[in-house]
Amino acid sequence: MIKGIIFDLDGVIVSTDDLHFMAWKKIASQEGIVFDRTINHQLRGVSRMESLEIILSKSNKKYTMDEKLALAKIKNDYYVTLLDQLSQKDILPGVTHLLDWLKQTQIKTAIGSSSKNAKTILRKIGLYEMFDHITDGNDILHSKPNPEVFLKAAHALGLENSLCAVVEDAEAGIEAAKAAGMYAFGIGPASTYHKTDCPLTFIDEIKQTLKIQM
Ligand code: B16
Ligand code: MG
Repeated sequence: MIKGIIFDLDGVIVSTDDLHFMAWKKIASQEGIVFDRTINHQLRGVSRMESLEIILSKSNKKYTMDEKLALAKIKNDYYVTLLDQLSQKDILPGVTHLLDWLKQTQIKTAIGSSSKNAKTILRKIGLYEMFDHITDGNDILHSKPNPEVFLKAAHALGLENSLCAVVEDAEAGIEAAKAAGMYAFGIGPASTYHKTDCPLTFIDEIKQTLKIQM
């Protein structure tokens, strides 16, 4: 019986892929490092510093921790200016309808995101008030595939882990959901991942799975 749904943010509720790409591209160009959309794809659900490590691994230069922190700050400052353009029109298809339906059925909802900008993003798209709880990159020490973000979200909802389902677009997020002992819905790239319990082509399909248990 699923009593709570924990949503990943980027790639599930809203797509900020292009904005992350533009901001990381600026850093890569500045450092003379090859960076394309295939490498960007590997950064889904991965924390900011781990994303930077993946990008810098393509360089021969050895970066000090101070240099890495400075690059991560430049990336984030630019990314935050790009977030300014987000609005309700960037909510991914079917999301608002599903959230309304979950409210009616009294299934609890939370955000479980690796992003430290999650609350800013939710305010920009007008969904900040829609979730019972928000756990994000500011609340955790270990990012996905570590289950910490989902365990904390379930705890905040007051639910046993096994009563929660996760909706994810990243393989790292599916790994985290399964490590947390939760049911895993996978959308986008995660829909073909072998550990995904229920692949989705459209987020609204979650309703069918939940109706079966009612
Ligand atoms: P920030 P999610 C993740 O969000 C993104 O998918 C990932 O690309 C990003 O590096 C990470 O947040 C950290 O974001 O730099 O804003 O703290 O998919 O877990 O909602
Ligand atoms: Mg994601």
